[in-house]
Amino acid sequence: MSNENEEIKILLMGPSGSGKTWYLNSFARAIECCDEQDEDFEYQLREFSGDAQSQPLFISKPSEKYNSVDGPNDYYWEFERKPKNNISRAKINCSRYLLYFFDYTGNSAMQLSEEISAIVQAAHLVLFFIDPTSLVNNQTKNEEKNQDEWDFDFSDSIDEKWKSHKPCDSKKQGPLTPKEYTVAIKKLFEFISRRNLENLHIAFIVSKADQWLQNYDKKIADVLLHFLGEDFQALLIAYQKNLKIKIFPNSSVGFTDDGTANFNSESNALLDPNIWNPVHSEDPIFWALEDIERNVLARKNSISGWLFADQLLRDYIPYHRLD
Ligand SMILES: Nc1nc2c(ncn2[C@@H]2O[C@H](COP(=O)(O)OP(=O)(O)O)[C@@H](O)[C@H]2O)c(=O)[nH]1
Ligand SMILES: [Mg+2]
Repeated sequence: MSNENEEIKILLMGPSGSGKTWYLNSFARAIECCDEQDEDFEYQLREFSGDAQSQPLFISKPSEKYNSVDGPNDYYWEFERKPKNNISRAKINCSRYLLYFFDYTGNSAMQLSEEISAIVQAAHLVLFFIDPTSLVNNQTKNEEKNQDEWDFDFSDSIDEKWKSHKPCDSKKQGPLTPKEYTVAIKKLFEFISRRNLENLHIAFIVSKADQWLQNYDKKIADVLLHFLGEDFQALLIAYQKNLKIKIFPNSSVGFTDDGTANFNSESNALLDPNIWNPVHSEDPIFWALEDIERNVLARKNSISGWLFADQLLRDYIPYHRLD
């Protein structure tokens, strides 16, 4: 491995069953599609094993390997975007990375345990999975619980509430209520703000879009408001000014030609493995990488004596997005 590889740490957060592991599979597939579609760049993804001869991780169908249920799992992938023609490497700044994914299982992936807090602190990107298809409504859960226990407010006592928050117990598996999502996200935002982690990118991945996207022609922020409610929206608005937050609808399985989900829920597999086109699986990671690369160029630009950096920033070529 060359020393020029920069390590990018990516934490996957979200309740069990929200689509984290499938997303990783679909990202590998999306990179393969980018490589096919982009005329100016080659894209490579390799499993990093410490030796020079790691195998390309182009997968044309979902891999069993990334469907293991015992966790936590770490994946170490080398990623490269390489100019094909005469495009100067300087224009894209760094384009070789070690992507280090932390994929936790169970609802421990929702908690800011000591271990996960440490990863958040070191991370460049948090992928937070929200699965609208498995939301249970607040009311249904409230019926089983004392109303007070679930009531969400923005008071300081939220930490106490979190501690006694049984449904997010690491052994308990999804699904969550909108309130539970909101509580978890608020915890995360507070932690990030308190630690001044303003360079951390937070991507909300609203998963399984093949199941709901057709029903909403609204902006994704409105869709999320619809699913998670006003408390979540207020939270987002409050933190959007100071944190790097973006919302991405995502489908790891994509659609078939007739516009239905390319997914067989009985076999838990693609309906047609030959037409696997994930939706927006490259987007959140490319969003973070672009921002990181632009920031490096901007920093060079501000250092006097680094000629042409301003021009390079203007000439910066964003990553390809899938059709
Ligand atoms: N329809 C649909 N189902 C999905 C998608 N992603 C994952 N699933 C299903 O959701 C379930 C949980 O996915 P998984 O990736 O294992 O979730 P994790 O526990 O967060 O890692 C599995 O049964 C998947 O088949 C998607 O994009 N669309
Ligand atoms: Mg998983």
